[in-house]
Amino acid sequence: MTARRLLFGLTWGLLLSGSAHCTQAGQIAASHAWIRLLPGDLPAGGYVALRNSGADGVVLIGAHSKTYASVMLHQSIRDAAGMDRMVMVRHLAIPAHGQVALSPAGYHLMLEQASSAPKVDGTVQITLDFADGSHLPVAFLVRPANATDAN
Ligand SMILES: [Cu+2]
Repeated sequence: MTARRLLFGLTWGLLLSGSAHCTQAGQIAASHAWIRLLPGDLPAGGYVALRNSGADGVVLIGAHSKTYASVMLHQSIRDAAGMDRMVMVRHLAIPAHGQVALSPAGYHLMLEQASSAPKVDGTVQITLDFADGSHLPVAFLVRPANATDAN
């Protein structure tokens, strides 16, 4: 092995070993992850609490899932005319040592085009995508249409 190749290998090894703690996904702990299943072809909502234990801000840019062909990051808002509607969210910042909740009245994942019908009390795997290209797989508990965020 040449010296250059050895150096390359060492550098690469250091990069890999450091990455687990340096990525945005590595700073995030997800809890209370659940999906509200709605009847028929109605979109399901995905909710989760995200805590950032790191000293740097983290930015959630979306999510993807094998179970749902379409996963969108949305925010429910009440506009100036008093109408409730949803807007697309491209960047959701989770501040250093802070947390952000995706919950029924606010930010949520909009889940559509299920490849197979999720079952109540089962879990669906959804991977959260962060701005630095890192990913966090999270198991979401499937709950019925009348479920609320409190239980
Ligand atoms: Cu939505």
